Amino acid sequence: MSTRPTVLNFSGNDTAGLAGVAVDIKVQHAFDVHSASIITANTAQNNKEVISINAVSESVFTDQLSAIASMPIKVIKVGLIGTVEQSEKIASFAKEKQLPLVLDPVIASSSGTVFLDDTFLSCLKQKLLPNTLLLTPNTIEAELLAGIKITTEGDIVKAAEILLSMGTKAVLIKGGHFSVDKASDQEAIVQDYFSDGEMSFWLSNKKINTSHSRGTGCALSSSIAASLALGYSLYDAVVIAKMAISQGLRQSYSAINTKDTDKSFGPVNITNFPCEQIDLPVLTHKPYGHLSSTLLDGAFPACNKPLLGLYPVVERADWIEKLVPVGVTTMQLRVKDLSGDALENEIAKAIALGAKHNCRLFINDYWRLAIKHNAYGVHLGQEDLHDANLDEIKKAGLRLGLSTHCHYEVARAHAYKPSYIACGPVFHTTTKDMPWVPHGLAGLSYWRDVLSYPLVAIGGINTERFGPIAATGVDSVAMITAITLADNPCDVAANFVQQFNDAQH
Ligand code: TZP
Ligand code: MG
Repeated sequence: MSTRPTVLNFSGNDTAGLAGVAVDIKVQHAFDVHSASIITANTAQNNKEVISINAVSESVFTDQLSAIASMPIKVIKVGLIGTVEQSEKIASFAKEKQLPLVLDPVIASSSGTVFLDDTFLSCLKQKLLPNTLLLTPNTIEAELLAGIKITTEGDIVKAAEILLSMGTKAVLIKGGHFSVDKASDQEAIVQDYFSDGEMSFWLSNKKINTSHSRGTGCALSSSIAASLALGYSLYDAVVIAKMAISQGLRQSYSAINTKDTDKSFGPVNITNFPCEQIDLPVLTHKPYGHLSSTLLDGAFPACNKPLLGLYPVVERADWIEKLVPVGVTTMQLRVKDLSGDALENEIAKAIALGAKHNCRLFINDYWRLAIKHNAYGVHLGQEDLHDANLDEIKKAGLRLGLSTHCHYEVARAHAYKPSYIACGPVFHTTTKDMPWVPHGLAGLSYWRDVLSYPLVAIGGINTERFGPIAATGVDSVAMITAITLADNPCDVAANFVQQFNDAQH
């Protein structure tokens, strides 16, 4: 018997099924999450107009709340709220239960309908925002709540700061109504801005042109709530939700069988947990269009054939001559204990040996020395991305490998179009402190399916685990201790090379 975590939705019913609770339940079902729902209002609307919003009576609302009181709720998702009293009750429920709350402030829809009046707005600000984990306004709603006009990216950042000061722990301002044209190829991109006060980033996707985009606000917040319920971090949840919206827009459909095509606005259609690179946003700390043209245009150079294969990560250059004879064609020099001349000498020696033996050598961290001595490539962790000058690495023609551990980091790596993406830890590792839950074989297979980048598996890989990992179809298997601490490293490496090659056939 499988179990599913539960999200509790506070939503309105949309008679046409294009938004509201219908979307919440469909999206959460697609994520294998159970939905409990409290209806706040019965709206009368269709694809063209909102006829009336009919809040349920206070007793109907309270009865629903008592009915679900004993359910094991993981996350609360709030959409349309019917009355000021409802918003007060939702706030105290979230506070009492100490549950994460995702608030999609349904104040203004893209069609221009304004759902809430001033009393409501102030109650939302005073009661709900202080109990909110994540607020997901569109720019119109962000303007109304923050009280400023939004016309530039700077205004979006400012609005986010104001909203954070009102008590929400984090905010995601949706840029669907505020798209920018990418200068280089005129492809429109849509950017959302996330901030929790400590971490801020932009998530950009190519704009998908469809008139069937009803329910995107509900679907986004529902996807975030579902991802949180599944145990993803908030940063991962917003990336996953962006992927879900992209999938839903690609798969959207017309719900109205009419010749009046201008008005046939259908809903987003999210059918499964996001699993395609086409939907993956790029995550950047500056707006995407502000990246240098060197980074925006084109990818880092591809790695030569054959597949990277067995990828030992070693601390000293002399490993290269030991391992090349058993068939190793890719290695990483990861020096953690040298500095100054000793460091540079070790790196220069390793690069020379790599070139001599036709072994593709990536230098970990020391990108300047890698460029200076003309290494095959550079490998960087996420923490190195702040300081490294990727422009220079790219201009020098070196390959770039990036470490990732979760959706957030994969979206960040995707912004740079690296030569490969490393994904880990696959299993628990003692080599490096890792706060992430290991992917396991299922998680690794997921990333294999999602990513078209060459994929390197790393973390906790040993002799017993090698075969199943190679069988997932990864392009490369990286490891440290299974080789460097082995009694007979060459025998172990030879066996891994053999297993990797067997898995290719
Ligand atoms: N990045 C992800 S896991 C890891 C690194 C550097 C350590 C891998 O070491 P081991 O000994 O192969 O588990
Ligand atoms: Mg590093």
